[in-house]
Amino acid sequence: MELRPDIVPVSALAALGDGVLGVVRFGSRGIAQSELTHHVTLSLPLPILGDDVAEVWRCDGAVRVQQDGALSLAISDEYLFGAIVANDDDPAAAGQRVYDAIVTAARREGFPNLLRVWNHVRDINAIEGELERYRSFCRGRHDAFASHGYGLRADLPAASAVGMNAGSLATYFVASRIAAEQVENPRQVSAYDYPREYGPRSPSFSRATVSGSLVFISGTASIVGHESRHHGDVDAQLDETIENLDKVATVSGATLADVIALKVYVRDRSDCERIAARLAKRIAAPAIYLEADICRAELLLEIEAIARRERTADL
Ligand code: 3EB
Repeated sequence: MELRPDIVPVSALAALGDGVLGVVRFGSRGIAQSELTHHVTLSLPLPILGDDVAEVWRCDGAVRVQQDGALSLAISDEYLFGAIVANDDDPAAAGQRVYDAIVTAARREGFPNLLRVWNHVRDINAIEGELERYRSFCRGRHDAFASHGYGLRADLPAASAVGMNAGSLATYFVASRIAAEQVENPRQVSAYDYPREYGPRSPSFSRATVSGSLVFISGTASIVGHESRHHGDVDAQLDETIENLDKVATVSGATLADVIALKVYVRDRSDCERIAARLAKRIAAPAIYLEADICRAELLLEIEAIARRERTADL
């Protein structure tokens, strides 16, 4: 009955069949978004560095698609998948518009629990009007969640926020009918509690969400407490990131051996092979490698993961 995330070769997409909520592709020139007759597709403008693969979100039962303004939705019995693109120059305006649309639609369709959200902000580290575009995006996202009465300790989805090479903001998400559990990382200050030095509004995401047997681990980087560690040292940043992934997995009732899919964002493509070789020794799971700017200029990589754990009663 569960959602089944998968990484598939682009050459296999033509033969996907039914039971697909969404397909996310990479390496396009611009952003392309649509609800085809059977599922939602999103093509994102950031280079894919390894094999040419796509993300496929499968589920059981019938899927219907629906367009709601800028938001493309795919709806099954238990899950909602959506994609939305905003072209506002100001990332705060884009963030507010996108999150307002997502929360409104998710509640209206009966899937009020956001499990996982992916955000791509063009020129994410550029400073515009004295504020980094990432921090501006965080302001809009925060204000939208606040306006909908979101609780920072219970309602926030797992997320990632990285760059892309065109457009302004592109966001896609998975939501469920059934509530998820929000998980934080004891090695890190919760992002929603980051001190003011990181921006006027804190980043609104959880370190992980657990929904049934699925664990969605947010984009994770070389941050301990609230500080970036190992400036300029890609191996040490990777090792610290793996420590964080390990801790979040453990708190979520899983281990790194339970990881079924990875996505690795690499700031400088010349680091990719080195990262892939070192990571493969620690986590054996299919991975998507993308060249993307990370939301702090000193971070050289960010890794997100999905794990499948035994169902237990304690989370
Ligand atoms: C961090 O831990 C690194 O703003 O949605 C990771 C995951 C990061 C999600 C977001 C940001 C976000 O703060 C950056």
